[in-house]
Amino acid sequence: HPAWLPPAAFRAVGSRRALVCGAGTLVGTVRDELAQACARYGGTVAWRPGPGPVDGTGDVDLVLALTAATPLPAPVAEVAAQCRRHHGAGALGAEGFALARTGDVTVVLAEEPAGLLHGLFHVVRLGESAFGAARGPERHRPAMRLRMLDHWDNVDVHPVMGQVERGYAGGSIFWRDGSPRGDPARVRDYGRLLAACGVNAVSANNVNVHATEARLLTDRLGDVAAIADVLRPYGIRVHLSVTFAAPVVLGGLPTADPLDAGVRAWWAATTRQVYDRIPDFGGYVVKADSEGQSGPFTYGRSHADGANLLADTLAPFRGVVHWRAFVYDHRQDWRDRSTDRARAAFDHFAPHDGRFAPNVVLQVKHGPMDFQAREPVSPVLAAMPATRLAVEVQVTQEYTGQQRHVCYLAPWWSEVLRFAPWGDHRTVAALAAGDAGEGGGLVGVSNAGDDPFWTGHPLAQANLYAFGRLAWDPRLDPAAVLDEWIGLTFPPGPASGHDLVRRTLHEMMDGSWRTYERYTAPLGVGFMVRPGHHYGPDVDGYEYTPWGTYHFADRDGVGVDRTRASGTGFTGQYPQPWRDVYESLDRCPDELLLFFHHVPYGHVLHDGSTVIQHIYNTHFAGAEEVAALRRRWDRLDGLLDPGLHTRVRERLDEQVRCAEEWRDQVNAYFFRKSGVPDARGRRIP
Ligand code: BDP
Repeated sequence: HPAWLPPAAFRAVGSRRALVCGAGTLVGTVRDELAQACARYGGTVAWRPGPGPVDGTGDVDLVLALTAATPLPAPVAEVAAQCRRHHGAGALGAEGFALARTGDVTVVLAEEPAGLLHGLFHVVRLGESAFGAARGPERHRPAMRLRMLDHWDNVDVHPVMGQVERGYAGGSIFWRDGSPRGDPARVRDYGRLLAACGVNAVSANNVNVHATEARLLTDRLGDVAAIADVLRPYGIRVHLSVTFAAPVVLGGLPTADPLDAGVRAWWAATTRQVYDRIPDFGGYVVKADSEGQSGPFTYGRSHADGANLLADTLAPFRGVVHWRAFVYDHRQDWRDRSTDRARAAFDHFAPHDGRFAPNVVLQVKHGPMDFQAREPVSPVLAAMPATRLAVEVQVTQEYTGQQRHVCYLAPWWSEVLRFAPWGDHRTVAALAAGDAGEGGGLVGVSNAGDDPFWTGHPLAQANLYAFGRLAWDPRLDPAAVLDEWIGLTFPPGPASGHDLVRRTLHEMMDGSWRTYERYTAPLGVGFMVRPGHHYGPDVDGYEYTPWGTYHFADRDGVGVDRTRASGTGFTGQYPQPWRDVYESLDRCPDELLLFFHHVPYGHVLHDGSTVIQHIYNTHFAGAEEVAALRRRWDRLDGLLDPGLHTRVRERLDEQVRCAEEWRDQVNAYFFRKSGVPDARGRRIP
């Protein structure tokens, strides 16, 4: 399934007379993309790989050129001169491009081949409007240099987690039953989709590294190189999740102590071999001392010691180590409120700010807990000014409906990226971007698999697309990104009903994350999911287990007291103004009330309703909104590919069922605990 690159998305470029100037693998990709589109839509494409005579450009209407491809055709030279005047030389960077429409020619100019490829896909996105009125030159550059998807794919089928941990889209694109899947065409198509939304890096295996996955670093490196070869023409680098215990489990050493000379030598030699085989290898991803993975704590060393060991071996090759900050004790004592999982990442990492090597990227989950539908922004992001930080989001919908529910997540990510930890102009997006784009960037846990629609739920493709687009430009409006995705994925056809498709998808998806939030765990308290697989409601599922995910509901009230005054003190990890805002029962935003405070059921929210009545209202409303989604989808019957329509309809049936289950369980639970009836007398089972 071509997702957001169906042939018809190329109609505008494919009907043009195009000229491509420049050489290199990615320029070849640009040319091939155009050639394919032109073959379908009647255009032509000429290629001038090196310096050579410039024929008049009177007979072309689209030029894509590298600045180095001199002499440049006249309109391109003009755009180049304008860019230099406005922005100076080197202004487009490794992946940026300039776009202009001068006279009758649309010009894309880039300093590096990757920029040309991104420019081509931008023109595809614009469609006919790229060939209309005069424009530009506009300069387009990614806000973040690292825009990476982590695959939680296992090489071996894991007895509990299956082929893809938290995967809801079938099997892995890369692996099957312990071996490479052997489907390079599929991997190539995936790379193409990713490049078209701006992603430039992929980590090819699970962060939980089991025995077989560990060997990808050494004797099975060839499997990784094969993936890198297929993704390279789309400008996507491959990274690898490694186990910190590798020197022991692969190298046969007695220790993996990061300060041990033998260990350091082993990593240096191993990394050198990786680069011998994959010269543009991106680097390592590490989950250490977390949920059973080994790490530097075993040897009494810090996470800075551990991360820097790997960073040193990667530095000569300009590789990076993505070191995850998701470190906490998953064997907590649930009776002891002084331990608080939300505190863990800050407590572990903030004291080490400034101690990480420049090529360490500390990869921080966006919230302090674990990818819930609502959490505050992680305070770690504001606590480490001297560390390169990446923000990690979960594109795979583990806690947001598992790709059975419609839940467009870009509005949620956008809220996180726009959050201002100090209440001023500095946003989370700016922290991840760093100065001049040198920050750690945005990382997403991929939601794609070998499913014919790539993502299980066909509408979940929009999350993958939006992830890439927001990493490229976090200021984009999520509704506008959705609109792009709709336009590309369901391009207007001759007899299309396209307006109805567009309108209906917006009605269904724009607010779907908030709908999901309404019928699941209330007011930011999180979890309440079935243990293990995390799908569907189980209010007390994790309440008396050691995972640290509690709501503390009793007959009088609900919520986690994370204040300094009487609770875990977590609010103290925030800078002002949030430290005081979250601490204050009056000022704490309603949507996070139960994350920060334990309150009686009669506590009155800013909107005037009590907590208990809010729980009832939102759960009835959420389930009703899902029923409306289901009805809206029926309007599109006959307008879309029948297989896709049916797939979404089946998933909507399940979402209706599951939302009602959530509504009934949550409402019944709190009615029984509190004894307070619904003021509107609705049926609570
Ligand atoms: C949790 C998932 C678990 C992952 C973990 C992680 O349930 O499968 O291994 O995150 O991020 O949300 O490492």
